[in-house]
Amino acid sequence: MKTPYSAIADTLDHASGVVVVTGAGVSAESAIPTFRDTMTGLWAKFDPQTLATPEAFAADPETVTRWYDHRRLGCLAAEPNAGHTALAEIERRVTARGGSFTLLTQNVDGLHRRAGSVHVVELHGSVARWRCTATGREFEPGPDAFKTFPPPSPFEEGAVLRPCVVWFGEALPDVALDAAERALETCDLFLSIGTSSVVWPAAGFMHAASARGAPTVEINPEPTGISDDVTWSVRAKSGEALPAIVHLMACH
Ligand code: BV8
Repeated sequence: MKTPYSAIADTLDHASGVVVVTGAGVSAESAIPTFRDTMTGLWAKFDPQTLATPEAFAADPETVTRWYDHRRLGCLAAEPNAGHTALAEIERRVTARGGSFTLLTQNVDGLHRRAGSVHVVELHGSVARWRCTATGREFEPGPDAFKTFPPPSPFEEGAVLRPCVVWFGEALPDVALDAAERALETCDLFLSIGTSSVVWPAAGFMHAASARGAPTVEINPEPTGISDDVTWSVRAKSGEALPAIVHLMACH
């Protein structure tokens, strides 16, 4: 079946408000395991959904902070892939002709910004940033693993550090939700890329865009719960589909 790449590229060339939601699948080609596949090796016996909660951190701060430091180092060692780079190029072309572009990412790996994306909203925070559980003060630890777990806070005697990610049951940052709401209000093209679309509120954004009459795109090698509802459902890896779409866009 012919892929709708040229129709998507043409819509991107004329859209005035592009909104993109990405999930862990966009970083799969950077050798960062997707959220549901992340539990391999020593983490195989854990369920990410259970570990990514304040309850797990309260019950076993050593295991939770060890897991997040393991992922932090994996993200620091990873490189953006062709999908990240293509999204940064799409943003450049859309904004160069006066359009608006908002990248709402569920990913905590920082790769979109490292690939050159500018209008990035980190819905679920960042694993590169950690904060003191007593004072809330944040900082970016260096490139080496923490030495002890849970890592002691440098800001308050006796306090420990946690990653600045949004756990299940925690509210997304207001600034992120406000940015998502504002972008969706003027959205006339929505793309969902590399996400299983099961985590809320991000999973609801496609429906919000579609309710406004915006055409919607999904790029994912597997079908998801939204595949039957989008305008164009592209069964492909983001690292392949996105460069192909950029190639068909008008040059700017
Ligand atoms: C909240 C950070 C309220 C940590 C994560 C309705 C409304 C609001 C909340 C809820 C609701 N219903 C249920 C909830 C509760 C919950 C929720 O959604 N539960 C689900 C499981 C039902 N939501 C919350 O708790 C949210 N909080 O709304 O709070 C509130 C309000 C006020 C006061 C208090 C509370 C918080 C959600 C954020 C949780 N944190 N991450 C961390 O990363 O460790 S979510 C976690 O899942 C990751 O961030 C991940 O990004 C995200 C989503 O997963 P995906 O990115 O989609 O990854 P996944 O592995 O699932 O899928 C990968 C996909 O890629 C696959 O489809 C695969 O086919 C595809 N793929 C693979 N290779 C490629 C590819 N695609 C393209 N190219 C490839 N090469």
